[in-house]
Amino acid sequence: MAFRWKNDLTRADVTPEAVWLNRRQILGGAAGLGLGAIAGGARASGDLEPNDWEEITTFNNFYEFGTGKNDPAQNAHMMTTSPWSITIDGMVDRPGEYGFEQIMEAMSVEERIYRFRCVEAWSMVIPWNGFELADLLEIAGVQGGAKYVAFETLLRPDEMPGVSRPVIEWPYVEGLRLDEAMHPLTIMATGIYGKPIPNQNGAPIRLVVPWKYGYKSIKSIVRITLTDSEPPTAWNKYAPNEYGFYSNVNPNRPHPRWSQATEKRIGAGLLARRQPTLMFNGYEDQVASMYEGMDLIKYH
Ligand SMILES: Nc1nc2c(c(=O)[nH]1)N[C@H]1C(S)=C(S)[C@@H](COP(=O)(O)O)O[C@H]1N2
Ligand SMILES: [Mo]
Repeated sequence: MAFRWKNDLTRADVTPEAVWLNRRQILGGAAGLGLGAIAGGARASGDLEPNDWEEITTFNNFYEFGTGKNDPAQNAHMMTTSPWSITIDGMVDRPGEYGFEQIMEAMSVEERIYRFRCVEAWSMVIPWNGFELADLLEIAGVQGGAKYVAFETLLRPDEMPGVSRPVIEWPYVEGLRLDEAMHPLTIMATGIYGKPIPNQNGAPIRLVVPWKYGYKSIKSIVRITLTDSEPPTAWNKYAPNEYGFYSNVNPNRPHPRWSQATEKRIGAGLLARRQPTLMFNGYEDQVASMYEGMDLIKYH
C-alpha cells in the first residue's frame, strides 16, 4: 500500500508525523520560555494544532464496527480494503466502477489540516491527505440536471460486527447539495499524517466536509450517485428532528438533547476548558454564501 504515497506525493505534499511532533515540542518549549500563550496544558487550544495519531485513530465513530469509541480501532482490521472501487452513477456522463488505484493515479494528493466537530460536541484537528471531491466528480462528468450527490459506505456483514444490530439502517448513507460537494473545502481523504488512512478512520477513501458535523463525513465509500432530488441520509432517517440534511456546525442551534455552543477538544487535558463552537466550524468566510437567505435553524 505504501507505494501509492510514493507515486502520488512529493515530499513537499506531506508533513511527516515527526515534523508535527517536533513542532509540538517547539510550541511547548516556547510556552515554557513565556514566548507564547498556551492554554490548557502543553497544547494551544482553539488553533489548528493537530491531534496525535493515537487520538485520531483510537477515538472513533464507525458504527459498522460497534458503537464504543474504541470499537473501530479494535474491529476495523477485519475490513478488506484492497481491491476497492467506487461506483459512480446517476446523472453523470461516464458512469462506472472506478478502481481505487485508478482514482489515485488521476488525483494529486495534498495535506489539509481541518477542524473536525462531531455532533456529540467533541472535536479534534486532523491533518488529512486527500483531493477535492470536485476533481473526482469532474472525471465522471456531472450532468446539467444534477443537484445532489449521494454517498454509500461498504456493507459487508462478515467483516463488520456492528451491522448485525439495527443501530441505524445499513448501509450508512449520506448526501450533499451539489454546490457543497463542489466546494474546494470538500475533500475525499485517503490519508492522515501522510500515511494511508487507517481502517477505523474510513479506509481506503472517505469524505471530509469540515464545516458540517462529523457524521456527514461518510467513511469507506463504495458508491457516489448524482441525482436531482435530496438523498436520504442515515442519521436523518434515524431521528429527523435531531439530525437534518444540512448538518452545518451551528452553535446557535442546540441539539434537542444538548447544547452545541461549546465543544470538548479531544486531547486538551482533563482541566482544559470547553471551547466555543464556531459558526460553520470556523469556515464561515468560505461557506456562508452558499446558505444566504436560508433559515439555518429550520434547515439544520
Ligand atoms: N460509514 C460510517 N461513516 C461515518 C460514521 C459511521 O458510523 N459509519 N460515523 C460518523 C461520525 S458520527 C463521525 S464523528 C465521523 C468520525 O470520524 P473519525 O472516526 O475519523 O474521527 O465519521 C462519520 N462517518
Ligand atoms: Mo459524529
